Parts: sequence; structure tokens; C-alpha cells
Amino acid sequence: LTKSRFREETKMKKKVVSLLVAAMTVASLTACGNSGSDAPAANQEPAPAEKQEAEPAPAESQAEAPAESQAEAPAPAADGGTISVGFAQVGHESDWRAANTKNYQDTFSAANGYELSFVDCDNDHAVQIETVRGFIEQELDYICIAPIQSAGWDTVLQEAKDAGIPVLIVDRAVDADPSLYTTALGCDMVAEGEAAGNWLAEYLNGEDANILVIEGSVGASATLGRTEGFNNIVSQNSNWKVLDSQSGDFTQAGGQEVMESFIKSYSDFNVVVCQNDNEAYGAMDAMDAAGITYGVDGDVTIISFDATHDGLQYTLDGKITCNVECNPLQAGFAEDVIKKLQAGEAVDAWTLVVDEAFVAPGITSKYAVTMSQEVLDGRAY
Ligand code: GZL
Ligand code: ZN
Repeated sequence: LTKSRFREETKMKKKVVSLLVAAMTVASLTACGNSGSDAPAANQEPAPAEKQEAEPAPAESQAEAPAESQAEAPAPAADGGTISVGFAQVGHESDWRAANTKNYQDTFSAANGYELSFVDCDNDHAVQIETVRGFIEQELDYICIAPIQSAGWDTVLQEAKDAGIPVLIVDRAVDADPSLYTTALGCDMVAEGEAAGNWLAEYLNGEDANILVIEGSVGASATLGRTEGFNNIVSQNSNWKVLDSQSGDFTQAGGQEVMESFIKSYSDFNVVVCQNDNEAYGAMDAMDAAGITYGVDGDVTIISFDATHDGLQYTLDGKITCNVECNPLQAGFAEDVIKKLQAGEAVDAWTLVVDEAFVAPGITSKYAVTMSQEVLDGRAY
């Protein structure tokens, strides 16, 4: 349990830091209570004259521009005026998210010529929709959205398109007509779920599996994809049974809560799939409290997703046996798209952020890299 206190303390420290740093919100957009309103928000300064020239051509002249010709967004103003980017971020639910947020703030910095309007939407879809509406009203040059859930985006995406503002769907996917946004980028969540399943089949080598799944946030493409991918492999193994599958909302508290309820209902499980590292930390705390052993030397095999630093430390320690990565350092891909659009170049409709899987020391797999201290030391997040 001391582990979780350590984790809680680090998380609290991280949260304080990310709240302070994440306070860059557009004044009228303190949509999410935790926007760190007391921290300085650089973009609340009066916009210097030259910034106006960096604004895209007046909306009406782009309004009728169909998505494919949005590439004609103007090149940066001759004097290199700043480019305004709105980022409606999922929230602050996980270590992965913190790394993703920091990566966007580091990339879209004032020093790099950007004015970032960052809003932490606190896992609330309605807040995220209103945040995007606010970006449209502000007539920002670009809008990035990491959608909390896949459904419910058509209307506001149409509004952004009508306003002639290029929209980048990042990290997670939306269930909307692709002509309603400029580009999408992120990991292949179905492939991640299948990687976990394929590794498990290789590891169990024919043994039965009674599986409990702690899913991510309801309706998130990361949840839907990982569940679909893993179940594709479950259906290929007739001696595997998924006993239960509940959402832990991608948080440590959620993972612990769901695992505690699973422990009350099931006693014959030998595999727990956590759809992100923070849920795995919570599940481990719950199993510790119940005296259930896990890891390479335990009764239960834990599979996790995200391959964050702490998650890979547990994999190196043999507590998490398999950890499937989804790389959070994606802001560079978003910046590449914006630079191309600024230069009037066409952009790809989809950019895949590649990832891999990791397994505990002592295990060799054709689906995953065997963890070592060097692998851990070599990680960028
Ligand atoms: C995956 C990302 C997920 C992470 C979670 O790309 O959307 O959201 O797996 C995070 O940690 O909450
Ligand atoms: Zn919150």
C-alpha cells in the first residue's frame, strides 16, 4: 500500500505542476473548473498589432471552402506573426494524459511562434463541445480535439468547417464524417487490443483463461478499440472466458474500485486486462489488499496499456506481465500538419502513431520487447 501512497504523492505533485502549466486558457473559456485560473494565462495579454495579421483570411471568404481546399489556409504572416491553436484536451485522468498535455504545451509554445489556448475538459463531453464552440468564436487559426468520446461531434465540427477553421482530431477518434475535419492522428487501438490478445495466447500456450477486463472511459475510441481488438483474439480461443468487463474510467481510483468489486464476485480468474496503467495501479492495490498474487510469479497475469514510465517499471519488476504502448508524444505530428496547412500544402487524412508492446524480463515474445533497465532508461516519457 506504500506503493500507492508514493504514487499518490507523485501524482499529486504531477497534478499541481500540470494544473499550473495547463492554465493557458482563453479568458472566456474557463470551461473546466480546474483550468488553474489563478495561474498566469499568457494569451490574456492584449494581442499585439502584428498578431492580427496572423489571423486567417476573414471567415466568410473561407466559409464556402470545402474541407479539401482548407489547405489554402494562409502562410504565416510575413512578420512571422503567432499562430493561434486551440486544444480541447480530454482531461487529466492518467499519466499518459499528463505526458500528452506536456508534449502539446512544449510544442505549441510562444517561443515556437504559437499562441496555445489549452483547455482541460475534465472528461466531460458537454464541456468539450462548448470549449470547441469557444475556439470558433475566438476565430483561432487551428483547433485540436482529443475527443473524450467518439459520438456527438457532427454539429460542432460542421460549425468549425463553416467558420473555415481547420480541425485536427488527435489521440482518439470521432464517429463523424471525415469531411467534417481536416485530419486525424493517433494510435491504432484495435491493433493494440489484438497485440495484447496475441501475446496472451502465446504466453498461455493453450492454458485456459478466465479473464476480467477493466475498460477505459465509456464511449472513448481507446476503450472501444482495445475491447474490440482483444475480443477478436478471445473469439479465437474457445478455452478463454471473459468473466466480466467494467469501465474504470482510465483512472487509478476507478481501477481499484472495479477490481474490488470483481474480487467480491469472482474467485477463479487468472488474467486481468487493464486498459491503461493507472487502472493497473488501482487493480494491484486491490489485489494486494485481498492477498491475491499477480505478476510473473503470481496467480494472476496483468496486461496493461500505455507503457508509461511507472507502468514499464512495474513490467520490469515482473508485476505487470505485458504492457502495450500507445505513444503520447504526438504533438509533433499535429505541428507537421499545421506547418503544411500554413504553407498551403495538402495533408494526409490520417497519421498513424506507431507503438509496440513490452513484456516482463525472462519472457521472449514475437509480439513484444522484453523489458530491461536499458529499455526503461531509453524511454522518452
Ligand atoms: C490512448 C489515450 C488513453 C490512454 C489513457 O491514446 O486516449 O486515454 O490509454 C488515457 O491513459 O486516459
Ligand atoms: Zn477533474
